[in-house]
Amino acid sequence: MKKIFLILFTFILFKPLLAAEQTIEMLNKSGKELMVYSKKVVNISAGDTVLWKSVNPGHNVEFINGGVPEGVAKFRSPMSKDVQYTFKVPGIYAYWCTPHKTMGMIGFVVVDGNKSNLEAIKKIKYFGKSKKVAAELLSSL
Ligand SMILES: [Cu+2]
Repeated sequence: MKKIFLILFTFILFKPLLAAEQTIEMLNKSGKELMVYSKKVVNISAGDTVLWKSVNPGHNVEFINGGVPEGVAKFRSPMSKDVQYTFKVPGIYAYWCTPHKTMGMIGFVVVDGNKSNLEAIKKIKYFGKSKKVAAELLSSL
């Protein structure tokens, strides 16, 4: 009987992580790139959850000011932690890693294929290498 409870408890405990529709790894190195998200653009549906896995420590996820659909609250995850976020509002979300934004550690989430805030996203002040990476990624949307 105890075993059953343990299995149930484990299932409940880990269910939120398994429920993520997309998993992105936060990495120090991927191929020739340093400080990078394993997926830079993900397309999801409203209500879907994205999990960022802290595979290498020292990274996080921060929504960029002016880089999210109207009405979406600021979001900045703690360093070196797995983090998940459920996207409810359709549109494009621009985010980067707080300490590595100048190194181009940036990503985009597109919810429901809605690109209505693309112009606002293009006007963001990107830092360092993020500028080039963002331009490439945005032209691919
Ligand atoms: Cu980082």
